[in-house]
Order: sequence, then C-alpha cells, then structure tokens
Amino acid sequence: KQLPTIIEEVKETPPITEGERQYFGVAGGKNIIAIQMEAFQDFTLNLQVNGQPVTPFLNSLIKESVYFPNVYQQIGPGNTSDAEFIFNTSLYPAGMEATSETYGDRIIPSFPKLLKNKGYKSLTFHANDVTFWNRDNLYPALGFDQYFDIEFFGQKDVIGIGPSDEVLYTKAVSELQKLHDGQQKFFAHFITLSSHHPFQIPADKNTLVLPQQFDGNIVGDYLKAIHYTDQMLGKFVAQLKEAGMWDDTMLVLYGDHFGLQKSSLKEPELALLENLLGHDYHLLDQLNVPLMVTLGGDEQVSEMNETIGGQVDILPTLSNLLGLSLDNFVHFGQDLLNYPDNLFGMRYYMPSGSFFNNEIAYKPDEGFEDGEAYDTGTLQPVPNYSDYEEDYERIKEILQLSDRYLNSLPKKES
Ligand code: GP9
Repeated sequence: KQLPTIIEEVKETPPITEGERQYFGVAGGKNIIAIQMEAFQDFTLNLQVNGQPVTPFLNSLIKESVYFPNVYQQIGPGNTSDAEFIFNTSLYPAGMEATSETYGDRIIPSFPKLLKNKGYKSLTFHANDVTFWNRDNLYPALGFDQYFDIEFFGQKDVIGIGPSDEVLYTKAVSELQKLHDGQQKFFAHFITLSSHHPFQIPADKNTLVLPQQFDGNIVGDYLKAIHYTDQMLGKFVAQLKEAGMWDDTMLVLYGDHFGLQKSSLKEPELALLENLLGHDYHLLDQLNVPLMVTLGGDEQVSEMNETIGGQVDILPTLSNLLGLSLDNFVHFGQDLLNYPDNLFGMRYYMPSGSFFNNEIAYKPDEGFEDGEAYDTGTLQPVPNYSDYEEDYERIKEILQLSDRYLNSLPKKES
C-alpha cells in the first residue's frame, strides 16, 4: 500500500482538530528531556517496603505530572534499543530480530526529524558502546544530530555494564547547559543503564534498607537498583534547576521493559514479590511500564490519566503537548490525552497478534479461539472473549502495515 493509504488506515479517529485538543501546545518551545529508564516497571512506583518508599523522588514528581499508569511495553528482541526505536517513531518493532539490525540502514521518519523543522537539535546519551544493538546505524537513521556513548562518559564509577547514572547525568548536564546558554532548543534522549540485570548496586551506593529475607535475592537487588535510579533522577532534576534549565524543560520518563521475568524467579523470590504486590505476579504486571510527563515552569499539567496505551502512543502524546502536527507523519499510536479508546498490539514478549483494548489484554495461541484474555483492570481471566475477534484481525493487519511501511523506506547511502 502507498503512503497516503497507510496514513488513512492508521490515523486517529474521530479526527479532533488541534484547537479542540486538550493540552495542545502547552509545552510548545520547551526543551525536551526524555529518559528511558532501564528495566523500570510501573509497580515500583508508590511501593513501600518496610515503611520505606522505593521511589520517593518519582512519587513526589508524579504529583506535578501527567502520569499514565496503564502503559505497556511493546518491544521485540532488540529490548532497550527497540524501545528507543518505538519512542522515536511510533512504529512497531521488527518481530524476529532487533529493529536496529533490520532497519538501521533506512531513512526513518522520526521525532528528531519532526523537531528539526521546529529548530531543535537532537542528542542521545547512553553510557554503553554505541555499536551495541547497532545503534551507530540506528541513531543517524533516526536523525539524531549527535550521540554520546562510553567514549564520552569514560570508565569511571562503573555499575554493571557501564558508568553509573550519576556519571551519565552529571556529564550530560554540561553539554545541555552549552546548548541552553546558546539558546539552542534541544531534545535530549537519555538511556539509563545502572538498573540493568542482574541489578547489582554497590553496597556503598545503596540507601534502601530491606529486611533480611531480601538479601541475595533478585527481587531485593531489583528494588535497590530502582531506588538508585530514582535517587539519581532526583539529583539530575536538582542539577537542571540549579543550572536554570528546569523552567524551559518538558521531562518525559518511561520504562523500556520488564526487569523481573516471572518464569526466571525462584519460588521464594516470587513469594516475596507477590507479598509486596498483594496479588499473584501477572504477565500484565510484568509488561506494565511507567510513563509520566512533567513541565517545568508555570505551565503545570497534573493528572492521573488511566487510558490504556503502548509505547507507540508516546510520540503522538508528546506531539500534542508540543503542538507538533502529525499530518502526513505515519504513526501507529495515538495521543493518550485526547483519545480514551485504544487498541494496540504486541509481538515477541507476547505472541504476534496479541492486543490490548479498553477492556482486555488478549494472547493468542494457535489462533484466536485458543487464546487467553485478561481483564486489564482486575487481571482476572475473561473466558468469553469471542466479541473481540475483530480487534485480533485488525492488529494482525496493523503489524503488517507497519512492516510494509518500514520496508518501503529508502535505504541510507553507505
Ligand atoms: C545496553 C542496553 C541494555 O546498551 O541496551 O541492554 P538490553 O536491556 O537491551 O538487553
């Protein structure tokens, strides 16, 4: 299908004019700092262990943010890099290998390219080697002007597979400051690393004191890593405020994918986790990632928006806040602030053709009739789901459209 047909087939309906959209353009002209938080699951927010909050900084930031508690990961086998891809394109990832490997040689319409037309410079900060997941090809394909990887961050203060989030933010702030001082608008995409599996935060950096039964088990280690991520985010926001950049900032925080995979947890680990959650650790808990948007300065937006969404919906939601038009920009997500009805698909971490709509999450087996459906609110099985077959057919079509669109994009000159 040709481009206009694809646009027609995936555009948000009913059309809502820009003037009628809630929050349209409220963040217009602000610098954008989007932080993709490694292995960060939504259940950790507002969670207390032994009276201690795991994410005290984010718990307070939520009060001055739009927080979307019902957003789900949609990545494929490219994990973190797939989340970067989805965030920057609102397209579905490739199903069988990392999207950066399959489509890293294309010229891909993207968030950085939309922003370039508005005078923004786009940079990405990630403390690993840029060749990991073929990002040295992905970043130019997505139109980033500059990337900062291990070469820039150096080998000091390593946690797990790279320099700590503290190094990441501290070194990046001075780069952002230069742009801010030069009145250059920017989009800075951060990919955090310190909460990467197996979640080993050095003891002298950990301030989350957990009961003894959490010692030496992955649930305790995970919570400590999330606590560290939260603490460093707090420090980063304080640095932005001190540098006089906060008022001009739109901060976006979201999770890339799960950290705790149910099937890899030992029985006592699962029991500890379920005790914290107060219910069985469900697949939907595993795939639920946070999304929140905070505006520095006077233009506050604060609400809990319970619309169900996927990572494809982040770009259209941010575009609405920024006042960017998505006419003629093929995107598979929708603005969560203005479209309360949603349908989106999954591939890889749930079988291809799985979908979420306003009522259920559906996972096919051999075909539609052999699947499993869950109520996304109660997490209970929905045995009678035959009414939703149309959504299953639609999602299969959408995945195909996204693949066809990506395959139609021109290749970069080598
Ligand atoms: C490392 C980062 C994390 O650069 O991509 O690894 P992942 O979670 O994608 O396996």
